[in-house]
Amino acid sequence: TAPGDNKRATPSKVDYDQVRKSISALLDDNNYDDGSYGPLFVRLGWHASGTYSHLDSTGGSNGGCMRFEPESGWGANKGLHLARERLESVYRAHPGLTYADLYTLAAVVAIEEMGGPTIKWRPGRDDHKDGKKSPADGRLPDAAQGAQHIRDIFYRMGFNDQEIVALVGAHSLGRCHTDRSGYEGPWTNAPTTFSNEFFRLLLEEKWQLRRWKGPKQYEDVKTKALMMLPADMALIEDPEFRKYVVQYAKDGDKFATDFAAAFGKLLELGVEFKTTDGSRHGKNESFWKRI
Ligand code: DDH
Repeated sequence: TAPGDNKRATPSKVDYDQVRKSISALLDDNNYDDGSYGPLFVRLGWHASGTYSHLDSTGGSNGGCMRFEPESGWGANKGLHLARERLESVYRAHPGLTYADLYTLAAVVAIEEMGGPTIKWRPGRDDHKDGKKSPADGRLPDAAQGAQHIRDIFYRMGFNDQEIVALVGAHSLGRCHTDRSGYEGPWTNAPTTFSNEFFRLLLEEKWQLRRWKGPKQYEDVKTKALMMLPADMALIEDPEFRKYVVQYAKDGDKFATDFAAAFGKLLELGVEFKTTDGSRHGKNESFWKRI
């Protein structure tokens, strides 16, 4: 069963700088993957948020519902219990902190600690008591599909083509696991360092279908040590997406800036932030003046 809700202090009492430090302290572990939970924390924040639909305003990171069935059991979320379990001590140590804020802040801290850009983040997500408000399964992208599917998924969240390409640049981080998605291997040679290497490799390496028993994926011809998903290859096959891949491969700073903006937006989809007088507002308002 998911951890219950303790009596929580008010969010304003939480020291988020301390929360950030607690998260940072959990990133490194030489016995896990490439030595860091960072990429898994990024995937946690992304999957917590990427369920949003602007058509009916359902889904998104508010509620912290991934800790409950049905979301915890979705195929797309396989392996993310490891991130949630690792972060449990941070939740316990900071009364008033919500899981929903924690899952998103963990992604932000991970990106920053792995050499990525500063990402705007603010607290204010509530925790739901159960998973009843989770949308139906199927809102996260399917790696076997192409450009049309990617657009369907991300336009539903409210992103445009440039933001989509920037976001998928997160695949400079981490790797695929056969016991989670079925795919295998890292995208880059430095999977715990934020960079534009994903885009450079897409354009500069020759990619061929890997011959193996697993799902259809690509390997680099030269070393066969790196991988691309069919959905990654769609970014160079589709001319509109490709424009941005070329731009980000050339200009790592532009990528970092655009990624930070899109990722910050992703983490706020569907979240209404409380104002100091108890009324509610969405984004674009005066929060940044009062923090
Ligand atoms: Fe991803 N991703 N992702 N991804 N993702 C996987 C791992 C990681 C897709 C499929 C997969 C984004 C977009 C897409 C990260 C971040 C982001 C895995 C492997 C698959 C499969 C999971 C496993 O086996 O462990 C697809 C399809 C898309 C798409 O857009 C079409 C986005 C937008 C992000 C983001 O963060 C903004 C990260 C990080 C990982 C590495 C996790 C790890 O454990 O390492």
